[in-house]
Amino acid sequence: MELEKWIEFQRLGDERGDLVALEIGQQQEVPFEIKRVYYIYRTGEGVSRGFHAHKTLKQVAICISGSCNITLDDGFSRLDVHLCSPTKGLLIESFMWREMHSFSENCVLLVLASAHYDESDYIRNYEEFLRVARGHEC
Ligand code: T46
Repeated sequence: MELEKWIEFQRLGDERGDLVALEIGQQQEVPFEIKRVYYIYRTGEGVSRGFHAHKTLKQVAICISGSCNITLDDGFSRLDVHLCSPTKGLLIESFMWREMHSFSENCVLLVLASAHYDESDYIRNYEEFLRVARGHEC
C-alpha cells in the first residue's frame, strides 16, 4: 500500500496574505464526506500523540501552523512524514497506525474526518493492529 498520499489545496492568496477554503460537501479534493473537524494545538515539547489505527475512519491532516511529523505504518512498512504546509493535506486511510511526533511550539494540526467520534473505531494496541492489518491485507 502507498503510505504517503497528499492532497493539494488551492491557495487563495493576494497581497494581504493567504487563505484556504474547505467547503463541507464541496471539497472535491477530499475523498470522503467531511463529518467532523478537530484541531490539535499547544502540544508540549517532546510530547508524542496518536499510537493507534482506525477500523473505518479516514482523515486528512493539515498542519495549518508550524510543523510536526507523522509516522504512518500499514503493518508492513513505516514512513515518517513531515507536515509543514497549510496547503497540503496528508490522507490517512483506515487500518493505518499513526504516531505524531516533533510538534513545533506553534503547531496547529487541523484534521478532517469522515465520521463522528467513536472510540470503538480505534485500535490502540499495536499487536492487535498488526494481526488485523496483516489479515485485512490478505
Ligand atoms: C487521530 C489523530 C491524528 C473526542 O472526544 N472527540 C474527538 O473528535 C477526538 C479526536 C478526540 N476526543 C477525545 C478522546 C480523548 O479523550 O479527546 C481526547 C484525546 O484524543 P486522542 O488521545 O485520541 O488524541 P490523539 O491526538 O492521540 O489522536 C487524534 C485522534 O483521536 C485520532 O483519530 O487519528 O489525532
